[in-house]
Amino acid sequence: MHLKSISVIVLFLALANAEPARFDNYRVYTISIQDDSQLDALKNLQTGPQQYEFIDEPRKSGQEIDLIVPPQLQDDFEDLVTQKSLKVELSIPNLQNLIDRESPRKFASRAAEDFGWDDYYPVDTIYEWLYHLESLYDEVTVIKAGDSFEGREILGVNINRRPGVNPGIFIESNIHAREWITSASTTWIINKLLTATDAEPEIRDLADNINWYIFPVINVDGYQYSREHYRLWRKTRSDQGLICVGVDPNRNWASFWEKGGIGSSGNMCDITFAGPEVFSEIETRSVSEYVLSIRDNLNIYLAFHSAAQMILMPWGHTTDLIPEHTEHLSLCEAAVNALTARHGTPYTYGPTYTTIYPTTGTSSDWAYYALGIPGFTYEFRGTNTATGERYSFVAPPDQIQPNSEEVLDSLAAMVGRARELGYL
Ligand code: 0X9
Ligand code: ZN
Repeated sequence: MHLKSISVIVLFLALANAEPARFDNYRVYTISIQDDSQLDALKNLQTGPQQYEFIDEPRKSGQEIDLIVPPQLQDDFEDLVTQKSLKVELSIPNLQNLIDRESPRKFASRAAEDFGWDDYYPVDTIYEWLYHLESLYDEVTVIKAGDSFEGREILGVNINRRPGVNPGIFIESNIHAREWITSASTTWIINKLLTATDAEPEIRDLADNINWYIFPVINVDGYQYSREHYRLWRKTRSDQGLICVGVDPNRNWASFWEKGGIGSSGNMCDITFAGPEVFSEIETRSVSEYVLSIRDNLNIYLAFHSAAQMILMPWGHTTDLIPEHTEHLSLCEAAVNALTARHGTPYTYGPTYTTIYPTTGTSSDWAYYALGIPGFTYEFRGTNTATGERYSFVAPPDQIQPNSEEVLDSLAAMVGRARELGYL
């Protein structure tokens, strides 16, 4: 039989199998794209399961991207590196080792009273814990933004100790399925807000004086798929054509939405597919409608991603600066300084287009565009600050706490600066 048909069958069996796909000896390389010929060569790589897989899609020269190389393509990759004089660094020597370290209790589910941060939990366990909080704390209400394509609920919490008085901050997390540290850190932050004592005045202040709307997992279907079948899954789980699944939920919002072009892909199979139309995904549509329904209460919108260690602000689709550039940049600056002060984790910040890469149809740009409020995207740590070990989005659970601590410190600083500037 032809080699290609064999690999298609193997792939089919692998996907039909209940066991999660394995990534033994898959390597992750960080590549600095230096010119257009390198860019074109990378764009032309065949991608997909058992093939090359981009963690970041190559969009422009000057960009740094992570590429996953399966063992059977290692020689092919080395030829490409020589041929194109690619500047590469081996970031992750064996992806499966990281995946094994990530889930010590292997897809644990736990009673809500024992919920913790030394593992990553299924969405149902996270939801039981949210309801548990509602039963414990008067200021907590479980809120629902809608249902997912596969019929799961998209749940969050509203934490408000002074209803009708506090200014509001919206937190959207884990819209990209594989970025698990975002939801784990979000639940850590929820817990810290609720349990902070007088000995932690900055956190107490956040808990007492902000009206929080926090959704730990927006992309519930994708998150579960990433846990149960394919760790690298990023998109939603809607059907696209006959063979492709999912839309990039952070390219699907009504903010300079474009199918293809500089900031997204028009190809259904790509990881940055913008969708057949704007808000084609029930998840982005319902979360955006929910946000609009509470818009009068909202002063700042935050989207939590991993793992580029950045805070990003508008715009993603152009290098033009927003009129409030200086003010919003100073919110980023205050947040990053406080974040780095905690554990030394280096972050960069600035407008999306120039700081990470061009994007269209993202949620935080939409919040700024549609609501007129500051909208930021956090890219959490992808490297262990203490050891320098790189994880990308496959971070061992011991990263959850330090990541959450530095992010919460940054939120306190951002809130402080936002008050000075009159945003809160
Ligand atoms: O590509 C993305 O959607 C984000 N990076 S990630 O590696 N987490 O996928 C960055 C998006 C930043 N763009 C805006 N929020 N405007
Ligand atoms: Zn992301």
